[in-house]
Amino acid sequence: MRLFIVPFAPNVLRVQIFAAEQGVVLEFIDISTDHTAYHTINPLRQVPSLELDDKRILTESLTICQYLDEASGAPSLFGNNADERLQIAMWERRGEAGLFNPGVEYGHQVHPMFAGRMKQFPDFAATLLPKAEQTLTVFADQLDHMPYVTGDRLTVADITSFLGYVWFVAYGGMVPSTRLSIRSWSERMIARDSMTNLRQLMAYFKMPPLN
Ligand SMILES: N[C@@H](CCC(=O)N[C@@H](CS)C(=O)NCC(=O)O)C(=O)O
Repeated sequence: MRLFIVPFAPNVLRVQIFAAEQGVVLEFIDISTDHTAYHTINPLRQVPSLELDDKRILTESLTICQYLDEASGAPSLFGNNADERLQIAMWERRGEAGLFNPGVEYGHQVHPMFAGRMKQFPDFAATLLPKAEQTLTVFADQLDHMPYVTGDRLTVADITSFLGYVWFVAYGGMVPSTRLSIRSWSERMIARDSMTNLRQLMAYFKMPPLN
């Protein structure tokens, strides 16, 4: 299977981490230098897109993760029974709405790397912070009682939420949390084999340690 990517793009990282966690090997097609024909793969021109072996195309990072989850045959990172599935879906949505999407948007509005591509509104970016801080506190409270967001093992909820937190710190919207639970979670997340690309990204942004 081939994954069309722009290296280090947030939704790409999410799928790369997920695939590595589930032991799925993908071929990566980097479209950052030549994306002239990419609209034939994804009319929205967004990455990632997954091309299946039979040439069908799947887009939307979370949908791609769901496909890889089933294809892997490994224990599901979306939950192995109804109760797990509900808990993981709830925390994934909280992480996506409260950390991942606003973290990415924050960067779009403030970081110099996007300045030439869009009109930026730093005042708008600042409005994203209170809700994100509140969300991180809710995650910290949850992580006071368990090593990962929904229990003893990593799930898609951890991947989405942790990436959101990392983006906020990378773009300077948040400083590393002083909460022990967030620091311990960060240490566990960063140490995982699946996080190679994320560790490179954190070095690129010269991020302060999160643990
Ligand atoms: N809902 C999509 C969002 C994909 C997305 O926004 N990708 C970004 C990179 S992380 C992108 O391609 N941005 C360029 C654009 O929107 O034109 C998903 O989850 O995959």
